[in-house]
Amino acid sequence: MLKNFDLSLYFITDSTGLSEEEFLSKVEGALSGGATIIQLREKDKSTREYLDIATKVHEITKKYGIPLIIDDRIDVAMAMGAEGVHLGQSDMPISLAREILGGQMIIGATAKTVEAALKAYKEGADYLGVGAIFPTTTKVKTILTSTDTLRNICSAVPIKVCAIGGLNKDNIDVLRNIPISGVCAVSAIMKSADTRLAAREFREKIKNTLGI
Ligand code: TZP
Ligand code: MG
Repeated sequence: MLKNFDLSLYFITDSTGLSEEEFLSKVEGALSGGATIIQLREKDKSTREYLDIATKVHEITKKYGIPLIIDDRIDVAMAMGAEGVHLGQSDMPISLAREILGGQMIIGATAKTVEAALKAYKEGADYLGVGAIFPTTTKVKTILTSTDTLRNICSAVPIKVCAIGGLNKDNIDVLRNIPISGVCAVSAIMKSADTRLAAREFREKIKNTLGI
């Protein structure tokens, strides 16, 4: 099923060290600045806490008409009515998630090889996140993925692909001429004192450099 969502600036959150108020204000800033889709990524919260913050973030995303993707947890996404989930290699298998969630919800998958990309596509993923393109300061278990692999993945699957890992407005030149649908960023936005400005400048740069 073809779903219409815009991955061009895919903002992924990190609430580490922030009060809830600061966090929600940073999220709203990023959305008002031009993030086109958002992933709530919480690794240390209880189910109850995850649900609570997801519901609050959803209030904001609905105002901006931007899809909210929940990292890892299909139960949380279903319970609070998010638009989608993002699943990695140690999360719920894509095929099972698709069975449970049905066709409407967006399912994103992490893929670092062409084989993994093909598998995720065949199992029902709507988009792929590929990386890390550059080393990252965000807490994550990952390995570097070359831009050649990114390009090969784009050619191998008909679904949208976005690049992730250490990307910011000053280094996305390496992605030029690779047919990705978007760029994911945590720290380039989250660590900025003004997330609205950071998202606006990043979005502009993506448009000018990558034409998306
Ligand atoms: N997966 C691969 S790299 C990464 C994830 C979740 C972190 C990206 O964060 P940043 O701060 O944009 O490098
Ligand atoms: Mg995960």
